[in-house]
Parts: sequence; structure tokens; C-alpha cells
Amino acid sequence: MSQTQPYYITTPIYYVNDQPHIGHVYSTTVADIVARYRRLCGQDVFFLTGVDEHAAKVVDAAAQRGLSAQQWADRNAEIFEQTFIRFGMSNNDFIRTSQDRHKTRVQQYVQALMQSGDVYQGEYEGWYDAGQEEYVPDNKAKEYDYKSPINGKPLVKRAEKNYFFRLSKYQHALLSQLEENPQAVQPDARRNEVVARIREGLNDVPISRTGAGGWGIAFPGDEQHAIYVWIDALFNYLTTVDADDRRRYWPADVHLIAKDILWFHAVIWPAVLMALHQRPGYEWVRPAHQVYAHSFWISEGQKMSKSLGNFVDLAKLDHYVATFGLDALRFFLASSGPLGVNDSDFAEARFIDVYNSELANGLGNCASRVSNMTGRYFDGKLPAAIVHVPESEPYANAATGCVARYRQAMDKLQLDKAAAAAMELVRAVDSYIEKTQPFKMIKDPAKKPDVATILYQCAECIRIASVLLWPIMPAKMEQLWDRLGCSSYTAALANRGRGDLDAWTQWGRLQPDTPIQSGDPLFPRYQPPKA
Ligand code: ME8
Repeated sequence: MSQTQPYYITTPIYYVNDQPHIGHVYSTTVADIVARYRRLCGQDVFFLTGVDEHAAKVVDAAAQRGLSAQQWADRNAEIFEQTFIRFGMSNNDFIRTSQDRHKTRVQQYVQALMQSGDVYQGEYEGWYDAGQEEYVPDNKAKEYDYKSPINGKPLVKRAEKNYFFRLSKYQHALLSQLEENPQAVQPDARRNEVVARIREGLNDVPISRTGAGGWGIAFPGDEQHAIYVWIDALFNYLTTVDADDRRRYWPADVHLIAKDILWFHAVIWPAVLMALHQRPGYEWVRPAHQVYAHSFWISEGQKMSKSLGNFVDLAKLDHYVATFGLDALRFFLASSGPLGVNDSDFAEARFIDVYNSELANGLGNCASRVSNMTGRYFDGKLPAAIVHVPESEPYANAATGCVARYRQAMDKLQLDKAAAAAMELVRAVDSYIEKTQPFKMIKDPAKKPDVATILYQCAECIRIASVLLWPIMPAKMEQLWDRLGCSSYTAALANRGRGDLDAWTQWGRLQPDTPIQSGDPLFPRYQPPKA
């Protein structure tokens, strides 16, 4: 990976009919962690999130409140944007589909598609899932018992005169693209689902709609129609970087999404891009390198639903942040979230368990032990590792192995494995201390040089672990860097700056004599209040 290589990661743009919940915060946090990791590696990163405004359900939700769609969209878009700021997201831009910069471009793209011959006018009748703003193929509708697989509401039979995109024409191109590049849709099981469904055959898809009451982007040359909200929305990934100083980011490296919107991203979107690519001036437009579809959070063992009232909503998330700190929430999301093909349970007991065992008793305690002993035995200055302590061998090498495993995992978006690799280093420090017992050794003055070596090596392991954990817990790791005399890392990474993971994870970078501060516990142990 070249350091200056651009890296572009996106999240879905979220519907503004309602406020953000755990699902939205999760996808954006995952993308944020990956973006920070890439910046830590020195890459030129563009990280995009935003909101999807032109859905019919935005019109409905606004009407229920006696507001215009734009007023309601403005209100919720602001809440999304502020929420992401509050949750520490480092996105480079926040796209709103009602912005002119987006609308103008989308009309240009649709115009280009019209000229391609891949768009025609026709009539469509089918089963419509209003919540998802999506037609469900007949065989699927039957399989789902004519109910939405997402929200359980009945599908409605709907007929529309529409403009259609010739998706059917791209069946072969899509299949061969997926064959040649299995990374294009991840995880593997999701790609297999997509491939199986493409093999069943592709229907052309509507790209316009009528009757949205003027809410949406006008279809070029036909004011009776609006551009179908999903086509409008998918284009956000392109409109945001379609400017001279940003075009280098295309094609996107990863479109991070969840399984609910895989078909649009893994099939319709690349086909639209392939069609656009053939138009003059759009040769640079190609499908993204990867679509990564994670699974869903459920809540306390049950699917989240409005009727059960068990959404992990903003109020609940704020409660977790107030009680445990934002970085603890981020660590839980990264280490326990549904990145693979299984859903994950957001359960309080599980959260507390991870917090206490990994952060309070693990990382926090380990850092305190090392800084406290340095304080007590060496006047708070990091001693030099002069003598050889036979037990030390495995630990210095543990760092090399952990860094390699961490990087491999991060490159595959396996945040749980990456976190585990960094935490392995913390556990190595704990077991090194258990084995050598420096707090006993120090009673024998002849052993002080051995204690010096042990503490130096422990501090080095913690420093390297802290570099690896920064993308997940930036604020806490920066606090730790202050204590370890590594504030220069903080300065380099400030304002979406770049780091140097290779250099910063080299063994032996800590300078002897550096003042090491103890400070308050990074992660105070959590005692549940007595009932
Ligand atoms: O689908 N667990 O917007 P949306 C994990 N506007 N992630 C979840 C989740 C859960 N329980 N629920 C939602 C849309 N998400 C369209 C997208 S993109 C061009 C247009 C996350 O507000 C997950 O990322 O319904 C999912 O794909 C997204 O929110 C859907 O957000």
C-alpha cells in the first residue's frame, strides 16, 4: 500500500424520516475506525456519510407533524450531523441529497444514461415495499408471504409508468466482475447470495417515480417524474467526489452498508456505473472496489422494532456514553458488533462485561501498573533496558506478531480481530508482570536493572498497543500518549492528519528518561448500582 494512495470509504446515507439509532451510529463508527486506521497508515483518506432525503416516508412523517418535507428533513439532517459530531466521527464531508451540488450532478448522470440507450419508458406492476422504497420480485414476495421482510408490513400491489434502466443487460458483466474479483462483495457468504440471485436472472428496474408530490429530483426532460429515490441516493457516493480536487478518490474503496441494502449496492449500483462509464466524459467512472455488508444489531435478545419499543436510540446511546465514555462504546461496537454474517446482541450485561474485563481490568489496569511502578521505583522516568531479562524474549516479539495480525485484520475490515490482536499485547504485558514479579524483584537492589528492563519493555508494548487501538479509541489513546510522552502522535493526527504506523510500531521508539505520568484510571471499573 502506497502511503499517498487515496482511500475512499462511504456509509449508507440515512433516511431522515426519523432520528438516528444504534444501526446508523454503528455503520458510521465502523467506517470512522477504518478511515482513522488508513490515516494512521499515512493514506490520503476521504470518508463520507450523510442523509437520504427524498423518500416518500419523509413526506409522510412530515405531513403527520404538519411540516413540509424539507422542514422535517432539515430538522433530522441536523440531528444526524450533530450526532455524528458528538460521537467523534471524522468524516470529510456530510452529504444531503437535497443540496444543489448533488441534485445538479444527479440530473447530469441521468441525462447521460438516457443517451446511453440503457434507459427506456415502460409500465411496471409489482409488489412494493413502502418502508424500503423498493419493488420486491414476485417470487420473493410470495416467499415473504406478501409482507416486508424488514418491517413486516404488507406489501402493496402497485403499477407505475416509469423510466427503466436495462439492468437485465448487465447480468453477464456483473457475474464476471464478481468472479474475477471476489473481494467486490464481502463477506463471502453475502457475495454468494448475490451471485445466486443474479443467476436467477435480472429484471430491469424503474429509475423514476410519479406522485411524490414534487419531493425529489426532477427527471430531466420529464417534469411529471422524479428520479427514483434509490437512484438519487446511490449517486451520492459519486456526486460528492465529482470535483477536480476529489475525483482521485473514485472508485471508492469500500461502500460499507448492512445486509438490508445489499442488492442495490452490489447489483444495481455497479451496473449503473458500468453504463455511465461508456458515456463520453465518464470514462473515469467505474464500480467501487468493494461493497461490505455487515449484519444487524438486535437489542437485549430481540429484533429492534417500533412496536416493541426496544430501539437502542439516541437517548440510550447517550446514557452509555455518559456512564462508560464514548471510547468504551466505540470499543464495544468494534469488538462485539455484527461485522460478519450473524446479528449481534446489544445487551447491557454484555457491554458491562466487555468494559470491565477488556478495558478496566485489561488495558486500563495494565497501563496503571506500569506507570505506577515507574513512578515508585524510577521517580517517574522511564528506565532504560540495559540488562537482558531471559523471560523478556517472547514479549518484544509478541509486538511484531500482534502488529502484523492487526494490520491483516484491519485491511479486511475485521475490527473485532484487529481489536483482539491489540489486546493480546496488553495481555502479554500482564503475563510478563505476573511471571517476573518486578514488584518483588525490586526489594533486592541487585535486581533493579532487571526491573528497569521489564518496565521499559512493558511500556513499549503498551505504547504499541495504544497506537493500534487509536482508531477505535482515539480520545483515550491520546490521553495515554500524553502520559507516555508521545503527544507528537496526537499532533500529527489532529484535524484528520496522517500518522506513520510503520514507524510508530517499531520496537524501541520510547526514549529512556521520558517522564511517565500515572493520572486517573483510564477506564474506572464499573460497579452496577445496587437494586
Ligand atoms: O436504507 N443494525 O437508509 P436507512 C446495524 N437511505 N445497522 C443498521 C441497523 C441495525 N439494526 N439498522 C440500520 C437506507 N442499520 C437508505 C440507504 S444508501 C445509498 C441509501 C444501518 O436509514 C445499516 O448501515 O434505512 C443499514 O444499511 C442502514 O442503517 C440503513 O439506513
